[in-house]
Amino acid sequence: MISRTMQDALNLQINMEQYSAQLYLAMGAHCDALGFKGFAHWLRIQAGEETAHALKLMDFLLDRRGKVELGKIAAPPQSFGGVIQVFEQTLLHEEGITHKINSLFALSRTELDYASEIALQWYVTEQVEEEANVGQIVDQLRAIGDQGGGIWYLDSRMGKRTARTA
Ligand code: OFO
Repeated sequence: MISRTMQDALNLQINMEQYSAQLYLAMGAHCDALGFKGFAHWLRIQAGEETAHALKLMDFLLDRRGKVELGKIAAPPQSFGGVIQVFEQTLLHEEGITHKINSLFALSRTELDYASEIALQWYVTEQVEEEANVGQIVDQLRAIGDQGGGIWYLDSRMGKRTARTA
């Protein structure tokens, strides 16, 4: 059975993953309103991945006979600026999530909770990928700027993102 300390920390992370989904849905709607259907599509798929991250943690807690305690999900901002700002904010958000995952990982070690440590390894690896993907988009957006044909080309490429199956 999982400790109360670890359970509380994992429940907070579930809430954070759900907030990430909310944030990316809001950002996607914002991009859509700006006419960027491809960026909107990419962000909507990202929101789905965040929900999957929350569910994976919930299943882990349940397997450990822990209690899932879902809390209120904070409202995301209503405005994000241009597309470059949207992805700069996405990168900042993911860096914050990485920090939270690292803290959880450290907690699992102080709690001598090896099962949580192993489960959290997946999230540590995932955050490397999240930051790399979003960082690349930010670099590309900064290089092409938010005017002209380049951003529409990138928008059409972003629209080709498919949901991960596992
Ligand atoms: Fe769940 O990785 Fe992004 O936030």
